[in-house]
Amino acid sequence: MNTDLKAKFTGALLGSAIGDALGAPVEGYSMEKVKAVYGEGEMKAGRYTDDTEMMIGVAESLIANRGFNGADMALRFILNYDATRRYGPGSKEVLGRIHAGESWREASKQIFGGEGSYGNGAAMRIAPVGIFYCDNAELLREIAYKSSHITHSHVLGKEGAALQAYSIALALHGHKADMPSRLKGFVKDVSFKNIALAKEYCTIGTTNDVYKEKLSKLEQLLGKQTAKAELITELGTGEAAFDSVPTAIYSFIHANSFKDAVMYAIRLGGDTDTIGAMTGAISGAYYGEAAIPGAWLDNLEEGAKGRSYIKRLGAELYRIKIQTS
Ligand code: F2R
Ligand code: MG
Ligand code: MG
Repeated sequence: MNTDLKAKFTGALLGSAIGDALGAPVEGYSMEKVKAVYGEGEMKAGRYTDDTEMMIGVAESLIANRGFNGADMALRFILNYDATRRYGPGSKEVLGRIHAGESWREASKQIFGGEGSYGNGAAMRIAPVGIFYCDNAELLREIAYKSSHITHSHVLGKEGAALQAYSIALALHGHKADMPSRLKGFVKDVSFKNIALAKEYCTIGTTNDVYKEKLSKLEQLLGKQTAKAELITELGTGEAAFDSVPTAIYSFIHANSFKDAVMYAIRLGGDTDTIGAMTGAISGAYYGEAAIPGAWLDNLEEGAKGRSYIKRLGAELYRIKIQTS
């Protein structure tokens, strides 16, 4: 642990919020429509959405409990909930069920016909897990799965969150070009070593081929000149975790700065706030807080749980991490 790492902790959380706020005004837009809104990439409203509100809940809970506590994390999601931040329908229903008295362990299993959600809502909020468990891949996977379970019980939603968390951890440790090969190793690990964990926490069985295939495709696309249209077709820009987590990883590896990575991700269109948030979290963990354009940070909303608060959460996670390492 060193002081540079502190800037990576704060960079990951602020990067996630910045990507979310940048993508928010164009969420659901096509690539062509985004182009008409974003010229050079100036921050618009600077207001974050559900992605950041839930990421704040994850960080607050890890700090208060010095680790994972499911009941507490679920409560924080509910206390922080602000419908104007535009939640996904599945997450909204699950949080409503828990608020009404259902167990946080059971509520997420009731939606989508009992399949649970494979949306990207667990991956979009996972940055605090990626930084806090950056030096223990198995524990990172376990906490990613457990924190996802509060709203996302489908294995593909959980695995997407674990993949995003591990990407953040790898970026924190300075991995970029070798990230795809390391991620492929990580996904393989899940399938074979942690099948018991997957069975305990997932509504349906393990099926990680989707991510293995996407990571192979990602490597192929990085190895050649790839047009945005092809990337969108091959990796996706949708709300499913498997249609957005690999796209965020690609955006980080393809670009050479925090700004270029986040703007590349948002210019793809689709689930822009979420792919922006996930790209921003990986990029912030790699480049550190100082690499985030000052104008973007200045325009990120302030207030009770705004940019200063998010930075403090990153610094506090770092402080607890070095105390307990
Ligand atoms: N909700 C939004 N954006 C749209 C806001 C429009 C709204 N009308 C407004 O303007 O106010 N963004 C946020 O939602 C995404 C994260 O979603 P999350 O939390 O994963 O939700 P959900 O509903 O669980 O999953 C998302 C969609 O994925 C599909 N899906 C998931 N599991 C499925 C399954 N088992 N079977 C079939 N489909 C499944 C569904 O279409 C879900 O609705 C982020 O973009 C965040 O920014
Ligand atoms: Mg959102
Ligand atoms: Mg979104």
